[in-house]
Amino acid sequence: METKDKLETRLEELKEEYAKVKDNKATNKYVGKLRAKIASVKKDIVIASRRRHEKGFFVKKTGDSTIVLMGFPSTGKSSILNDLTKANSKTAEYAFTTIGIVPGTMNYRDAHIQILDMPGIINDAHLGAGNGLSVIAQMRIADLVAFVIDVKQVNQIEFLMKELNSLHIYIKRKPDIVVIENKSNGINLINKSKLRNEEVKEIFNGFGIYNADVRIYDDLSDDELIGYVSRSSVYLNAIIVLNKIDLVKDYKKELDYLKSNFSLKVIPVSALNSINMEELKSTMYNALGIIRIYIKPRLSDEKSPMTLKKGATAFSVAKILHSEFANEIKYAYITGPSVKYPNQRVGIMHVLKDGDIITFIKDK
Ligand SMILES: Nc1nc2c(ncn2[C@@H]2O[C@H](COP(=O)(O)OP(=O)(O)OP(=O)(O)O)[C@@H](O)[C@H]2O)c(=O)[nH]1
Ligand SMILES: [Mg+2]
Repeated sequence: METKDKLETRLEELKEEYAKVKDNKATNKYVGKLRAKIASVKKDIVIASRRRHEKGFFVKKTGDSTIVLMGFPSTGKSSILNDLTKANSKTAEYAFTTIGIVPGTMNYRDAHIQILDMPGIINDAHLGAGNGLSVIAQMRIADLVAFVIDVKQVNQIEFLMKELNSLHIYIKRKPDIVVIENKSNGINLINKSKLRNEEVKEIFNGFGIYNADVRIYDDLSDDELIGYVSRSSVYLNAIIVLNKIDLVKDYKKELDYLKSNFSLKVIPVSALNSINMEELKSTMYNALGIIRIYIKPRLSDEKSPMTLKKGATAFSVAKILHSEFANEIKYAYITGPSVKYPNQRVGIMHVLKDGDIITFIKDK
């Protein structure tokens, strides 16, 4: 693969070409191809920057889940990390105090949650400004993004979203799309999005897909569809941390703006004065959708409880305990929120809830 610098030059060239031809109807096919090319170069840049292993930019995922703190310089990300974990990330008034990624662990309700403090993001980070590419590339491993916003500059959130989107990272539910490739008959389309059918076909053709049943059930942008087809899109859940509330009399206007423009949970805090930090912890925990499952009788070497992701079944618990054991399980008894009465018998695909106590019954 080409080096990151070369790729970036190529991206710029493609974008210039795109700007020249995009409104010309006669070159429609060509425009579709260009868009597909742009997407694929963007994806290569992300991969290349991940591979470069810039010092301090690559952190291994540990613990039950990973939360990434994303925000402009000096919004208080490091102060928040230090408050939530035992980490000691440098904080200061000047911008770009944090230059690498600093990890910490937040222990909360039996879960070990990794929190990553990032360098500040600035406009055009996706083009490499302020090492932004490496920072954003790392976000792909996140289970949750916590946007850290300065209460005095709430519109920062719009820039952050834009930076993420330009690298095909989206803060929303994954769009409902089904693609089944065929040998012939072209692109058969069911299209519930606002994209024109021609546009959708062009994008698929741009990636060398000429025969397929394509069903698009959600609305999405052309860029997002490119990300989907090139498999470079990532969909993440997020919360907004409105920091430095100690500096303002009230923040009703800011809350209203955030709540009406983004359907994300907002937690006002002051990292400096430790205001609302417990609420921030519980919001993070709930947004991650972690559930705790207790096993009865307790195994000698087991940490109790086990922490899993929402949607886990009795089978997934058995599999973590032992993959062979999982195949021998016939059913289980459960006491807790996922059942109607204590010791209810359930099948192995039963979906568990936080606080369930489970007893496995082996196949004889
Ligand atoms: N008044 C006030 N100041 C805060 C608060 N949180 C952080 N600060 C101050 O804001 C400055 C920046 O804080 P940092 O935690 O270093 O911010 P950062 O987002 O990590 O900054 P970079 O690493 O440069 O991106 C420091 O002087 C902090 O003491 C807060 O809740 N209220
Ligand atoms: Mg910092």
